[in-house]
Amino acid sequence: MSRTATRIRTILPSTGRTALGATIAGGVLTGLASAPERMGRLFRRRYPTVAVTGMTGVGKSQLADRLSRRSSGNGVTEVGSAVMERRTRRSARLHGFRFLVVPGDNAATRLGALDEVFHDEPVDGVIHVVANGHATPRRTAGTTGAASATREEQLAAELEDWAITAHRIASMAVRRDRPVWLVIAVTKADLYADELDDVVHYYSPGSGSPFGDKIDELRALAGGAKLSVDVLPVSSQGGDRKSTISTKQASAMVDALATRLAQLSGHV
Ligand SMILES: Nc1nc2c(ncn2[C@@H]2O[C@H](COP(=O)(O)OP(=O)(O)OP(=O)(O)O)[C@@H](O)[C@H]2O)c(=O)[nH]1
Ligand SMILES: [Mg+2]
Repeated sequence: MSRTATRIRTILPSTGRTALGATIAGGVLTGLASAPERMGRLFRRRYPTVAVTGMTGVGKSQLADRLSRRSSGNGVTEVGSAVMERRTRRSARLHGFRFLVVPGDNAATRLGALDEVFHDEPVDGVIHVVANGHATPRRTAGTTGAASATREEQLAAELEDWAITAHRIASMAVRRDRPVWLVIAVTKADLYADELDDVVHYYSPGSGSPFGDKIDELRALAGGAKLSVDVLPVSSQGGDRKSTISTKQASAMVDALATRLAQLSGHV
C-alpha cells in the first residue's frame, strides 16, 4: 500500500490528507479501492461546480473553453455537443472551477445531463448562456440539410429554453439550505456591440421584458434570498478583421465574468 499512499499524499492538498490518511490508516484494501472516488469528492468540495446551460448553438462550449483557458478545436463547433462536456479552470490557491456544460436541445442526452447537474449532484452555481437571438441554427440529430431560423425564432427559442432551465433551478434552490447563484451570460456581444446596454437590460430582472419577467418569476418561486442573479455581457470571439470588438476587449469580458464567478464562490 505504501507506494500508492505516498503518491496520493503528494498530490493531495494538505487538508485533504487528513481525511484520506485516516482511510489508509484504517488499513483496509477497500479504502484504497475507493480512493480515486474519494479524491474526486474532495476536489469537488474545493473547486465549486458550475452548470453551463442554454439552447443549442448559443455559445456554451466556446465560453466554457474560454473560461478554462482552452482553445476550441477547429470544426468541432460546426455541430452541437452530444454529451456533457467537463472543463476545469485551474487557479492558484485552488481558486478554480469545474464547469459542466449541458448539451443543447438537439441532443438526447440533455435531460439526463439536466438531472445530473440540478438534482443528482447539485451544482454550486449556474451560468445560463443567451445570445440575443444569435444562436447558430443547428439541425435536429438525424436530419440532413442546412438549418435555418430567424432571429425572432431564436429569441423565442431562448425564452422557451430558459423556462425549462429556470424551473430546474427553482426546484434545486428550494431544496437547498444555502444560496444558489445564477449568472446570465449574454454572449456573442461582438455581434451587437453597439446595442449592448439595451440587450443586457432585456435579460435583467425587473426589466419588464419577457425574459426579465421569467427571472422575476424564478426569484419569487425560489425565494429572493436563496438566489442571486447577475447579468454580464461576454464574447468568446473578437479581434478578426470583421469583428466589432478587439481580442483585448473580448478577453476583458471573459476575465470580468471569471472575476464575478470568483466573488460569488467566495474565492475573493
Ligand atoms: N460571433 C461569435 N460567435 C460565437 C461566439 N461564441 C460562440 N460562437 C459561435 O457559435 C456557434 C455555437 O457555439 P458553441 O459553443 O458550439 O454552442 P453550444 O452552446 O455549445 O451549442 P450546443 O453544443 O449545440 O448546445 C459556433 O459556431 C461558435 O463559433 C461569440 O462570442 N461570438
Ligand atoms: Mg456545445
